[in-house]
Amino acid sequence: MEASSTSQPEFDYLFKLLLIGDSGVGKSTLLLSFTSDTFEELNPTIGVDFKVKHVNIGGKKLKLAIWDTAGQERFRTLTSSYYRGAQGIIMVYDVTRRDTFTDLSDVWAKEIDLYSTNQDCIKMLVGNKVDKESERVVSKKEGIDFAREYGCLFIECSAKTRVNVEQCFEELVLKILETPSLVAEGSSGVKKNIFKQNPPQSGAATSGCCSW
Ligand SMILES: Nc1nc2c(ncn2[C@@H]2O[C@H](COP(=O)(O)OP(=O)(O)O)[C@@H](O)[C@H]2O)c(=O)[nH]1
Ligand SMILES: [Mg+2]
Repeated sequence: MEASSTSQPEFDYLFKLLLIGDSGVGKSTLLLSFTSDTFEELNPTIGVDFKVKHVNIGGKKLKLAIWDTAGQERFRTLTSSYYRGAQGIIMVYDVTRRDTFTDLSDVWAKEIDLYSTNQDCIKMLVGNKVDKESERVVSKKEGIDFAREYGCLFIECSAKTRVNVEQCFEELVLKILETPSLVAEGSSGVKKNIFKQNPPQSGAATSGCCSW
């Protein structure tokens, strides 16, 4: 059955969310865990990859474009285009690897400051792999303290068992919906299509992702 494309808009807002953090913390697994029930598979791109999920949150129909790295975080070479226009940033660490936690302040928070184009952009700190409780080295309290210091939301989850995965995205989006400037961008982004931005100088990292 073909739905009419003229009457009801497909969604109220389009938000760009992105995942950052060290290699191996579970970013891709988290994304799959959240989107694998009902997701639209898009062509993988060179450099970055994103998945789209339609959700109803806070009484709104939302189209979430969630960007994941294709492993280039290993070389610390995410470009500004990855961050551009994001309303939400998910900062992931592995509760069983302290280096992934300290890198959030040493590396990733600095990148956000440098590249994020939205002053009001909502950040969510995520301690992943809580299913490996016996191997935990970063306490929940440390996560809470970091989040307080950096003004982030905070949640611990397991992309493997799916504990708190939905909540992670939901809380982030609810907070975005409470932020007027981000909501405004979410609706203007729908019109001007936030994916049709000029690629950065090199172009290689993001070309090919803009055809929808
Ligand atoms: N036990 C456990 N393993 C996980 C979890 N999330 C991811 N992993 C594993 O951690 C490894 C790295 O995950 P991946 O999603 O590729 O990390 P990325 O490099 O941040 O994208 C993979 O072997 C995953 O199966 C989790 O919540 N619990
Ligand atoms: Mg990955």
